[in-house]
Amino acid sequence: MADPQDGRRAIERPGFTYFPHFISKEEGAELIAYFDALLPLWEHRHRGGAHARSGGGARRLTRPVYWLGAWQFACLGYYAEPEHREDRCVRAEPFPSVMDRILDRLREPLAQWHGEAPPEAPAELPNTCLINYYGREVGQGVPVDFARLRMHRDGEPGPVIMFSIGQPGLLEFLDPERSPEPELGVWTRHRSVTILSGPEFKDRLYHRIVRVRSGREPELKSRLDNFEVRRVSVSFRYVPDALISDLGQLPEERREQVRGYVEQLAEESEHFRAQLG
Ligand SMILES: O=C(O)CCC(=O)C(=O)O
Repeated sequence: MADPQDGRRAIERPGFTYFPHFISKEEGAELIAYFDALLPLWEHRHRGGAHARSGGGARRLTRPVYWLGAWQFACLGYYAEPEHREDRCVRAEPFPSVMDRILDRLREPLAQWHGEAPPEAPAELPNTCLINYYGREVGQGVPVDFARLRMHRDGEPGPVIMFSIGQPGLLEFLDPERSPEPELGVWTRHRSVTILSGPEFKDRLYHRIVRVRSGREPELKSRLDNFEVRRVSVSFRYVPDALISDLGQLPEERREQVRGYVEQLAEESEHFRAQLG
């Protein structure tokens, strides 16, 4: 692959848009204060419930996360069109106003995409997002760097919008059936916004974060013990409202799989306390 793009300039291709500095300095500071105050979860892929706190032997995600709008617990399997849609999105807290304000300015670029919208695509802006905390675990022997995200595609319909806050993260796109070499790499920088849409960037290419640079500014804090954060990304998606369930609406087995996580969230969150009730 050619060298990755350094992320200082805008990139516009069919299905891929990158806007450096789309988020203002003030909005960036507001987002940082919001991320600092959240307590993200280290989820495990295969088992929740009582095992969630201790680890229980299941594989932990590569980074702690927090979902807004609808929480997709890894152990339930993520939402993916067309067949994995039911009983996997648990109603979560709304977006903070700073996110709504930034998303509102993206209406125009998103409207272009709607020209080719499939029938089930979002009519408006996304209604859920995943907040990813990238950093390293310290204080337990040799520090372990978790500043990466495995190759994947997002299965929700419509565009995915990503905010990048903190140190630059190298976002790569590849089609492993064609080549192990990435077809595009971009250093997503502090306050940038990236939009993926359409058959090329949503359906054919996988994406991943391979590394995150180190640096002091801006300073990000973590409420997790022994975890130093240096980048936070937010990926916004749309899931049909009818498929977002309250905890009590999930089938019993699935509810029990995630109960341990919801109890953890409820220690901090009024919303999740109500979900348990
Ligand atoms: O951290 C990033 O910029 C990418 C996030 C991502 O791919 C995801 O949340 O699905």
